[in-house]
Amino acid sequence: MTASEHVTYCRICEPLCGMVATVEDGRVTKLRPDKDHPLSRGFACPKGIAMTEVQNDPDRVLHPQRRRPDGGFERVSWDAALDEIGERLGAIRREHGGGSIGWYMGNPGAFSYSHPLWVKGFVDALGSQHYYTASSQDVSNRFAASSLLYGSPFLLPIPDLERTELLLVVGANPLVSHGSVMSAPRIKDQLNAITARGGRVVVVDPRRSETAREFEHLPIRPDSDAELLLSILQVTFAEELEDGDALAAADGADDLRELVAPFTPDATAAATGADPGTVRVLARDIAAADGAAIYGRTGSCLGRHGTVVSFLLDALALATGNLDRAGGSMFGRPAIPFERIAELIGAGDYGRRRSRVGGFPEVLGAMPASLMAKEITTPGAGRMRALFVSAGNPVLSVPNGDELAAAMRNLELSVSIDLYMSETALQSDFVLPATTFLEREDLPLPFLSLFTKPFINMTEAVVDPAGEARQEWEIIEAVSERIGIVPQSVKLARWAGRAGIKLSPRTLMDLLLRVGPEGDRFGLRRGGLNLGRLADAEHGIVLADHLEEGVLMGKIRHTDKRVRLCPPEIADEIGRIAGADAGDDRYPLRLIGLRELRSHNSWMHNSRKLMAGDRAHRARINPVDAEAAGVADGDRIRIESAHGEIETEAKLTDEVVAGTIAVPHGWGHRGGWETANRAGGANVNLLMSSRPEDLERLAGMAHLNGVAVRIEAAPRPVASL
Ligand SMILES: Nc1nc2c(c(=O)[nH]1)N[C@H]1C(S)=C(S)[C@@H](COP(=O)(O)OP(=O)(O)OC[C@H]3O[C@@H](n4cnc5c(=O)[nH]c(N)nc54)[C@H](O)[C@@H]3O)O[C@H]1N2
Ligand SMILES: Nc1nc2c(c(=O)[nH]1)N[C@H]1C(S)=C(S)[C@@H](COP(=O)(O)OP(=O)(O)OC[C@H]3O[C@@H](n4cnc5c(=O)[nH]c(N)nc54)[C@H](O)[C@@H]3O)O[C@H]1N2
Ligand code: SF4
Ligand SMILES: [Mo]
Repeated sequence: MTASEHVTYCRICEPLCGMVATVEDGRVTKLRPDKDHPLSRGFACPKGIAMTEVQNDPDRVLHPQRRRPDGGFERVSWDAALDEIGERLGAIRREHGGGSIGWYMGNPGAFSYSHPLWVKGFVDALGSQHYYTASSQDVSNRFAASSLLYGSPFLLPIPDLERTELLLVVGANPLVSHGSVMSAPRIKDQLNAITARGGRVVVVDPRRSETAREFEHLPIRPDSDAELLLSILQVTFAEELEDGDALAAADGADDLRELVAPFTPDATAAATGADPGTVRVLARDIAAADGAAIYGRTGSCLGRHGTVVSFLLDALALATGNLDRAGGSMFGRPAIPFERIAELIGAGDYGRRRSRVGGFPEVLGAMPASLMAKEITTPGAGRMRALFVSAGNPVLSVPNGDELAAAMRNLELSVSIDLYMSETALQSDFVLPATTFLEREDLPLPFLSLFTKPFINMTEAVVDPAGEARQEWEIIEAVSERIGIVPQSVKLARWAGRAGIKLSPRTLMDLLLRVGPEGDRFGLRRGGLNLGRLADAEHGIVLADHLEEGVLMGKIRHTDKRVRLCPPEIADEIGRIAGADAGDDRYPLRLIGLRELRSHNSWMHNSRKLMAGDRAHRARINPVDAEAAGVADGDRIRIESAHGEIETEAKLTDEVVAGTIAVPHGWGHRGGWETANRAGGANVNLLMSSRPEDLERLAGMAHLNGVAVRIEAAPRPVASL
């Protein structure tokens, strides 16, 4: 037996922890944390370690599968699959145009350097606007807010963890999620270091989350973060705590001041549930801190006003002199300027095009995934007739997955590219086997600007693809070839492709790295980076001790180089908040989500290690609400919203504030994964609305947090005979 060790990195979530893989006879037999990774320094979480099981999972799809007329699947050769896909796709394109062909790329896609570029290239070459990603359930509002503030969706402030005195966390649970829209390995240590040096971490959350428990908790009613932030800003202005110079350099400060004026802490207390005195003190503390970082994530993104919330986080940072300064909310220092690439390929667009259904603005070139079902079923020009899904499981991750599953069966062609026969793959005509991240070379392209300590690394594939698995970009090339397109977004590259000059992801990255700020400029700059040199530094390269301050001005894309503090879109939305939420007596509770340490969205429930012990899908309910509904701990309950109902198990806990119920997403499996199917539970997104009028207006975000529901004891299931 030959065993070897390979340094690589985990690509399940955003810290991208360093890993060492043991390979025996061509198989990964073990993953352990890399002690020599300069940032993660020997840390990895249980999911990262459990990736060995996913890698070797007997339930993995390792060969192309084609749906049989009876609904089952049969193994076919790659050539047979690609030829048939090509033929059917070609026919659809001829009859209905390239604009009838769509693609949904899920979350793991963002962790590959090649996959997103080739998907975007494919839809652009077809001239289709049916491009969807997991972002409209996750982070589109952040990009939209940055577009409005800075004229660029990619200017994403990240907290300067190492120097901040006060970190305000609004709707994130980094002790479990390990941080998002920031790449910061060992996040728990980093947060503890803040308090160890006398600073504070304040966590705004309707649930006493793992992070809230460890630090200071400010409980809040679900989906009232906009009101809370408006009040903090109101106090900042009313008590003249603001940074006058910072505001003078921006555009619209006076309008913002006027806009927030009615939102006194007393006026918003009913909505937020926060004590007005506490809000005032918090505003003063933020203004007084020598470096306060204002950070928000999915908890505050997935309500009805996500774009406003993201906008206000930055507006507050700016108004208190904490934007683009040490210890505050800062901007990244990527060795490959992703934003330039994205602009080049038209992924930097906000609102240039509107969705056919609902008229929502595109964000990073993508439309709201919640609308996919209606884009398939709504007749008319541009109707979606073919759909590719790669690294995504929208049947579980978007609102009303049953509607999507049913709509998918109306497609003329559907193809899933996945590791598993997921709930979404099961609805497809073809399922094509993808490589895991251990089977591909990579570098963390979109995360380079999110490292709180500037960093870059790359990895080679650790093992050859299992079975017949292929990388997504290779599959896209093969499909494209059959329908005679070149899957590139840039016209020049398409033209070159037609002349036979094909660009591989590796060549492209080498090129971008070499012309980037750290690059070797093809030998003109000694000691500069190229892909080879990066590969030699197997644990990665720390590019600087800290992020740089005062960089924003140079990056703003508005022509006047000023931050816009009162764009009309935001003023409009804030106007709508003022009169919002009459409530509905039939649905007295507010449902929110949560993440668990040993789940990862919908795709790690097949690991026996992660599912060991007392794991089950459970709704966290405050004892007061449980009693009112006649529900005891461990009971089965029915949760009902205006849009659907599910059944799951109740867990009574006062960690959720009364009136709130917290239910994890990504459960309720019925795919080709045995362990996951056995885990039971329900798909919480069956309670969510996919109606255009229920989506957040500025970014088309799904409304997944703060959804009105009611609960009741479910009748016991009848024992099967
Ligand atoms: N273990 C694990 N880690 C993950 C993932 C996973 O599934 N499992 N998923 C990864 C992905 S894709 C992402 S995007 C990131 C997300 O990273 P985070 O945003 O940190 O995700 P969560 O852990 O869900 O934390 C959200 C918090 O918001 C709170 N919350 C809910 N509603 C509201 C509200 O209305 N207002 C406020 N203020 N808070 C609210 C919830 O109680 C919860 O504590 O995590 C990543 N990391
Ligand atoms: N109610 C509620 N719903 C939510 C959320 C919430 O907080 N609450 N969070 C949302 C968020 S933040 C996100 S990011 C989305 C996630 O939504 P999706 O991205 O649609 O779904 P995932 O569950 O991440 O499924 C990923 C799929 O990719 C496959 N996969 C894993 N690695 C690879 C790979 O390298 N290549 C390929 N081709 N396939 C791979 C997995 O087997 C799995 O089937 O869910 C969203 N849904
Ligand atoms: S926190 Fe866990 S899952 Fe995320 S990158 Fe690190 S090891 Fe992987
Ligand atoms: Mo996400």
